[in-house]
Amino acid sequence: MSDTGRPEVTAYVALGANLGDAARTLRDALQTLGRTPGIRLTQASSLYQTAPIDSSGPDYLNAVAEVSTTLTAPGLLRALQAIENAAGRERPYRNAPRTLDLDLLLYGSARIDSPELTVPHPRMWERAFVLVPLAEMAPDLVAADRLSTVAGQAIERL
Ligand code: A4P
Ligand code: MG
Repeated sequence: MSDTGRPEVTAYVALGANLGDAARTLRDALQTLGRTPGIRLTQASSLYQTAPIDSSGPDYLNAVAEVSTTLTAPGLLRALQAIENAAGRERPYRNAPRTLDLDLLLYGSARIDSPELTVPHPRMWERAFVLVPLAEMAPDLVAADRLSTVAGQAIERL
């Protein structure tokens, strides 16, 4: 229990960037995440260089963070969007190249399907740029057959 009275929940956040100084953006975002009230950063994966999937522009850098949070899932999403906006995120069209994308992958064992938020993230199991960093930190969450289905996607650990 925390001092807000809400129990802490373990959640996983995907980070991605393919514009500007992406490595710096991701490191800054991890730091900001850990300093946000109601969020503790408990683990961060390595950074990975990945080819764009259903997207354009330069290669992405991706990572996954594990957090312990007293925020609700919508509250955590709002905190992630505030960090994206502070990093200068613009949204000219879906899957456009981006300075910073923060997606909520898992929020405890919750299943959420609202207009603003779907958890588990509906596309996470199709993406090496999510599964490989997630498996680095939390191998029990990613079964071997999940990893083998994305084995053809280019990803390099930095
Ligand atoms: N939303 C619903 N569920 C969630 C969730 N679990 N986490 C809603 C975050 N947001 C969620 O997101 C659009 C809306 O999704 C939000 O308003 C929120 O209410 P967005 O970030 O504004 O738009 P987007 O990034 O274009 O969409 P999204 O869904 O994040 O895109 P994807 O499908 O995640 O794809 N290739 C590589 N190599 N690396 C990448 O990081 N990223 C994408 C983005 C495509 N290709 C990539 C990468
Ligand atoms: Mg997003």
